[in-house]
Amino acid sequence: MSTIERAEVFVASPGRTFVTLRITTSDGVTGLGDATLNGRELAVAAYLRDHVVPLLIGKDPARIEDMWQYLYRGAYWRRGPVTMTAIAAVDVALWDIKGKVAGLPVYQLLGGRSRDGVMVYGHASGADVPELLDDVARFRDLGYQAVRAQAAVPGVGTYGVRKGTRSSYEPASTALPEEQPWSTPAYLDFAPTYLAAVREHLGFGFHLLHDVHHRLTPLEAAQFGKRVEECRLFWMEDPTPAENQESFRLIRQHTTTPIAVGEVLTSIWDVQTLITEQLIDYVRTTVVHAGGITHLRRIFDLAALYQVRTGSHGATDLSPVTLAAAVHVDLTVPNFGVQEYMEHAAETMEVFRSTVRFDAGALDVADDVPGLGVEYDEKAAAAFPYEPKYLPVARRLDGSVHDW
Ligand code: GCO
Ligand code: MG
Repeated sequence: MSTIERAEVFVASPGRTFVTLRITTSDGVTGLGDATLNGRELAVAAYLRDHVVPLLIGKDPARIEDMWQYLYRGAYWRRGPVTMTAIAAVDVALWDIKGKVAGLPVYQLLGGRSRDGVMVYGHASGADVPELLDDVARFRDLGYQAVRAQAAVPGVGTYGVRKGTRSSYEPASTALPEEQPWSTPAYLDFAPTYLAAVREHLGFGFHLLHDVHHRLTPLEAAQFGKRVEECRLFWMEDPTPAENQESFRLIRQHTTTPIAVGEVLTSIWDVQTLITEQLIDYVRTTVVHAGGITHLRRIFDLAALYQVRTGSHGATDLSPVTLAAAVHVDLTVPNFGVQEYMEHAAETMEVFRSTVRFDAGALDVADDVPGLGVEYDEKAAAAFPYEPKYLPVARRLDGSVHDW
């Protein structure tokens, strides 16, 4: 029997920080898992190195489900981003190994293709409305069928607005988190007008998305959703924090704008009410933060029963390993909606050699590459030592902390 011989944790910052797990079997087969938790990376690296790697050595890499149960139930402490990201890294690495052993791409192990490619949405942004319109048009020219639109709120918000390179669109700071001002009334006045401007100038021939990024209360979200109904959004994302799943009932009663939730949620229990009461239209949990391919499929299957579709998080702080794993899952599930996609920085792609390809607004993987189709170049990674960075923090104009 082949066994797990080695498990290594790499932390590097090629463009931004990634934590990567590489498992090697006694037959010399390797598998990769992403373990990146933006701004809290070393917590997952330590969880893996100190508490998980010692448990893996000598185990059968083929028993993916059993390993998932062992790491989840065996820890006693349940859920949470650090634990679920660590479990995800092991799970994805084992799927990668299983594919390589079988000589098949992972999507084949998951049941085979349900579609020819995975529709993605890109991130358009602007410091003002004309800049946003140009950026949305640029994505359309690149072939995107779905575009997310964000513009800086005059005088306050810069969330979602790229500064220079794509990888740094969330201004991450080295010493302490950058503090950004926030005003909900200013956002509520402005955001509906730029979404309307996008439709007015560029029409309805593509899917338009918008990320509210947890900034509103349920009632404010209901007001916002109602105001933008004529823009026919594909979704409004994270209109309010989802710790209280029940609060989405209020939003739902007042607006038909579709709702997407899930990028910060880590388990099926965190989306259970949202799904079973049909309070959302898209579930955005990801491979990396929601326990790997094994657990994400469970979430997506539950969602399918309630006509909730998928829309996995895919910002550049999720590594190319996660993007590849997401594409394999997206290709197979019956209830696929859309996949978020931001091109990774060139430095990132020097370290992660990926076979995922973009064409005509969709991502796909090769049919003849076994496993996930991504390799980690350790030598290239050595040129990008770890640089600590934090996500920003939002403060209202009176100085109090707001959800970022
Ligand atoms: C998105 C997200 C990201 C997150 C980031 C946090 O929809 O892409 O909201 O922009 O803020 O991934 O680490
Ligand atoms: Mg988001």
